[in-house]
Amino acid sequence: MTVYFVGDIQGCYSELETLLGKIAFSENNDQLYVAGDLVARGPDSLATLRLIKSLKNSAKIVLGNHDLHLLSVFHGLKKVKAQDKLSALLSAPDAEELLGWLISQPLIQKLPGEETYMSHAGLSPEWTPKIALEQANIAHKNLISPELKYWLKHMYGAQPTSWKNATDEVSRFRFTINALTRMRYCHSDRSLDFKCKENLTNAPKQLSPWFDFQHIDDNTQWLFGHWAALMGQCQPNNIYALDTGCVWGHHLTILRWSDKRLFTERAHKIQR
Ligand SMILES: [Mn+2]
Repeated sequence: MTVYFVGDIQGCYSELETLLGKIAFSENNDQLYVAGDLVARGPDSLATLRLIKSLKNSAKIVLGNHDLHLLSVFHGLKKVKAQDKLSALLSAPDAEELLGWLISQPLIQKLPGEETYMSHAGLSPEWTPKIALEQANIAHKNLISPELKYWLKHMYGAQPTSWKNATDEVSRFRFTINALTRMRYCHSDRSLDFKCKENLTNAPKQLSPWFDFQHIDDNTQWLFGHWAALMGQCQPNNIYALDTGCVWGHHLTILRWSDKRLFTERAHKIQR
């Protein structure tokens, strides 16, 4: 079995299909870990969801902020963002089935038998992997419960930015969603910033990327997407950035885990 990781697909179905062909992906023998944000601004979110869902157990997905927003739209809590191309998906005959499958996906995936984890945005500097997994499991249980709409409604907002201020169930849920799906930069007190999306050169001096604060040990690996401006570059070397901005005209990246080889597909010239 070969394990692969893919960064943010964002509806870039054509590039994904080409890349799976390049690596001769076999749904019987291989596994594809998908770093979240399967949908939104790319040309074909519907085909992307259908393809990943069809891979069944050979696809291991985490939810991203765009996936969660789509679920809020589907449940009537939010409007589609102007730039998102989601109308074909939302009006598809299998929309309910696809989005029921999507909501049942976790916020963190851990590779069996090794200390390797994946979430959409990363690991809060205030958390160990153990705390992150515990909180991700609690949030996941809320999202698959009959109170799904209550939790989606309370998911929005930037507070608390610090785990130590997450003192009740709702604020712990919101912090968990924000840390695992929206985080990029942190302040010097390790609290989360949600405004800056710049690359490391252009960021304000008072902000540092979350992984600058992380002290996971050398035997632990963390993989994440969400941050296209990094273009796959980050330190330290047991942290892996997977989003290489295919939807922004750059490329889609698949990482083969056994030898860390990267496979890339340049964004296809499709009307976006
Ligand atoms: Mn994202």
